Amino acid sequence: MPSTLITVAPTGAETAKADVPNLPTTLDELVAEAKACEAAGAGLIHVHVRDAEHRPTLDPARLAATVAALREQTGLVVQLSTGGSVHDPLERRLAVLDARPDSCSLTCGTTNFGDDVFLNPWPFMVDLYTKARELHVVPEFELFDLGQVHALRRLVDTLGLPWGGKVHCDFVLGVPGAMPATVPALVAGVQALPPEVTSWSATGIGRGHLPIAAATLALGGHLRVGMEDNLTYAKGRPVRSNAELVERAARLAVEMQRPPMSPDDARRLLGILV
Ligand code: KMH
Ligand code: ZN
Repeated sequence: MPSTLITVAPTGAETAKADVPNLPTTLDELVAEAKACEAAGAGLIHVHVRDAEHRPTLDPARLAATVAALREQTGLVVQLSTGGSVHDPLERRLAVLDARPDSCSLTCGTTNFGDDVFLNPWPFMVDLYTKARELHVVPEFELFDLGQVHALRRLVDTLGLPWGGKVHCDFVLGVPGAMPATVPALVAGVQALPPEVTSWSATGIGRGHLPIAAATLALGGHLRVGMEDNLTYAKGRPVRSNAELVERAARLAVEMQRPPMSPDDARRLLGILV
């Protein structure tokens, strides 16, 4: 029976701790949340780090300490965000790789992001791709828009396969200014994937979250959940913890005969040494 990789994105860079006090922003909170998510069926954690004032940061020491703590206290695949926040300069985003995570996000193009712009010019994508391969970090290609699927094709055609030999991508649907969180948009993206893609996941921001999760399972994809993407569990009911989002994803996956994948199976899926 094929299983499901559940990725948890617990924090993100957009939500303020003052607005959502249960957002895991300290290292202790992040590790506790990671352990609970692993127990609930997550295989991979997508990490954005916060500073002592709970603001997004790409501070190298904090990134390295976070990777070390998650490795020591969980079995999860550790993926650092190279997207950071829309305010982070490209050089600092490239330097994230120096913390030597198992995996990193790599967004395949510039996109409108609410009122802001999430900058990912082609030369930056190439630098990130090349540095990740040099440091043996496995990229996960983030796809916010249909054109980015074609940019992924261009990347693989131009530079060859990433470290590990697998190509895993993740659709992020529903960011204001990019692809909507609708099933037709997801299907269009999946149909455009290059043949080198070995696995894909998807997440829907906001009210499209559950339809995207159900369609993803039906289409053979993997799931991403977490408070980076969703702060509402159901209409009028805020999310209490990342673990409850993982638990719900795991229940859906089990019902669809695609039970959650262990972190070691996730490593095999992604081409990360076990
Ligand atoms: N915070 C967004 C601007 C990623 O992690 O690579 C970018 C983002 C994507 O979240
Ligand atoms: Zn992110």
